[in-house]
Amino acid sequence: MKLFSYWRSSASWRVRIALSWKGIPHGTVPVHLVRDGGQHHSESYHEMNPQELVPALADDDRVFSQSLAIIEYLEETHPDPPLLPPDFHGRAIVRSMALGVACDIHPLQNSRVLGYLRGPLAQADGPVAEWVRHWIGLGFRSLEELARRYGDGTHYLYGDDVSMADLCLAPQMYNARRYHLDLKPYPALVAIDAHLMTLPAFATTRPEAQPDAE
Ligand SMILES: N[C@@H](CCC(=O)N[C@@H](CS)C(=O)NCC(=O)O)C(=O)O
Repeated sequence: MKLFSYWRSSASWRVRIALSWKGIPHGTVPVHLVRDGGQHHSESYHEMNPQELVPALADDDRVFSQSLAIIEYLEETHPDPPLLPPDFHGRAIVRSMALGVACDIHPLQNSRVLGYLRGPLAQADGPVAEWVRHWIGLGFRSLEELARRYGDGTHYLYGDDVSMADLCLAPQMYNARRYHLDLKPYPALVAIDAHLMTLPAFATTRPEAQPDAE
């Protein structure tokens, strides 16, 4: 397997954690999102992934995009250790937490979205950062409540083991800190993130530990 990844990409980090958690051997190909006008817009990358976003995963002569689809693929092909609970109710809740981050928070702070705010919409860095904090905060409010409802509020978002939801939380917390979001209103998320970062699958895959980190 080959993962196309950018060190600071939170969607790539989700997949890096999944590969590490499951102990799946793979190579990593760095795709620089800024250099050369964005290597994800190159002809060769477009050919592989017409969505022109990272991550992408190549396996068995096929290329998959979208981090959660990739993680579901890894879950099906390498079920142990699992990233989804054994019961269908639990799986639906974990997926809804993961999607809450991946669909409702993260896309609003993606670099192409912020680039559009800064460029065509002529917004300054201050309002753009405020935009990011607003949307992360809104998403975190509900995630904090769900974390208390479905987990112990200190170790994992759901139940008593790592799940796909946690793979989305840690990178999102990293982004929240990058944009100086006040995390005091989210003590459960802070505690869970601190615990997750003690686990090798999370710590060794963090942005700064990547070979392409700047
Ligand atoms: N929904 C996609 C999001 C992928 C995504 O937005 N990736 C970002 C990096 S985290 C990217 O490639 N951005 C490039 C750009 O905005 O031009 C997923 O989960 O894989």
